[in-house]
Formats: sequence, structure tokens, C-alpha cells
Amino acid sequence: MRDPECLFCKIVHKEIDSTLVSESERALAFRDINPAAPTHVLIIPKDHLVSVRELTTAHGELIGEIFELAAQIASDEGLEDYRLVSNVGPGAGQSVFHLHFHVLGGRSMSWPPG
Ligand code: DGP
Repeated sequence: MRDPECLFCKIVHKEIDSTLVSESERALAFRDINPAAPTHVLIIPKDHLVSVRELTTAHGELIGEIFELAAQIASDEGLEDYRLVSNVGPGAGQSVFHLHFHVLGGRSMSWPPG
């Protein structure tokens, strides 16, 4: 359930340092190395999945844990408003091919995104 070449799998297995924010049975949350907002946390599954494109009803528990973590992180960080984003594919801005959700907050945001 891990890709030996994957950066985020290395973070899960503590082979690369990260600033951990929170954790559940199946998911991990840590601060983005290149923050795009005052709060910028990444939530990832501990098992390797490439993107949300792979998610099915079989991942229901994982999806629930990720969304609970997002809400808990937003609350802990004092965010009333925040953005939860998952880029799918390089054309949409995905640069790390291990499923992740960005939790972004602490500044005003425009729509549509660039
Ligand atoms: P995306 O472009 O949607 O695939 O987001 C990938 C994010 O991962 C990007 O915002 C930067 C972040 N990132 C890349 N390498 C590292 C790393 O080694 N540590 C941490 N904490 N974040 C990383």
C-alpha cells in the first residue's frame, strides 16, 4: 500500500520530516512546505492513492476521516471560512501524485481560482 518513490509515502513513514498537525487511523495532516495562506495544511491517506479519481464507495471510512480532520483543523486554527481543495492531474495543478486535500485559510480568497 505504499509507493517507494512517493514523497508523501516517505512522510507517512517518517523518512522525510514534516510538521504534523493531526492524525487519524487512516489519514495524516501536516503543514505545506510552501504555504499559500496563513493556514495551509495537507491531509493525505496513509496508504498510497494517486488522486481523488481513485476514490470509490469502498473508501467511505477514509473519506469520512479526511473530512472530519479538515473540520477539526479548521476549528483548531480558528478558521471560520476556509477552502478545501484537491487538484487532480498536472493541468489542474497537482504536483505530488499521492492524494491530498489542501486546507487553506486565514486570508480572503477569490473565485474562480487561477
Ligand atoms: P499539489 O500541487 O496540489 O500537488 O500540492 C502539493 C503540495 O505539496 C504543494 O503545495 C507543496 C507541498 N509539498 C511538496 N513537497 C513537500 C514536502 O516535502 N513537505 C511538505 N510538507 N509539503 C510539500
